[in-house]
Amino acid sequence: MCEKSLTLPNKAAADNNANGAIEIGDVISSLRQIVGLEEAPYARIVDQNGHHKFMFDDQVTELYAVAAGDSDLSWVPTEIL
Ligand SMILES: [Ca+2]
Repeated sequence: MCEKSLTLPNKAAADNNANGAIEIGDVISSLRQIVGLEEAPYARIVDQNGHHKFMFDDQVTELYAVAAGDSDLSWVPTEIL
């Protein structure tokens, strides 16, 4: 059996409703977005620990733009590149 785990930015993206946990509701929400039953939430900025709430201080070393539900981080934010 092959077990994979998500990195912190991947987890932040998979946490569709940004409540700090990846639950079945996040998966259902992603599926509803895929079939057009629900609008996708706005992309968000997360720090290297996957937190979407953080202070801009010297502890922040990396920031990621993630799209909710994009747990494989395949979304490319072309408008800010
Ligand atoms: Ca969640």
